[in-house]
Amino acid sequence: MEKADANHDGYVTPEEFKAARSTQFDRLDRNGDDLVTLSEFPAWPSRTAPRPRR
Ligand SMILES: [Ca+2]
Ligand SMILES: [Ca+2]
Repeated sequence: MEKADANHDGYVTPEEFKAARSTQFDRLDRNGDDLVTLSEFPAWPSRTAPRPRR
């Protein structure tokens, strides 16, 4: 969580929190379409994830 404190002043502002979250989001969104599908979400059980359309 220290990584969320972008300017290392000891506080996480809402802006820093959002930036840290979007960084995590970008990591999950493997194909860069701004959507994290269940199949892209690594922790999701694969048997409940929808099949890839491809
Ligand atoms: Ca800060
Ligand atoms: Ca995606």
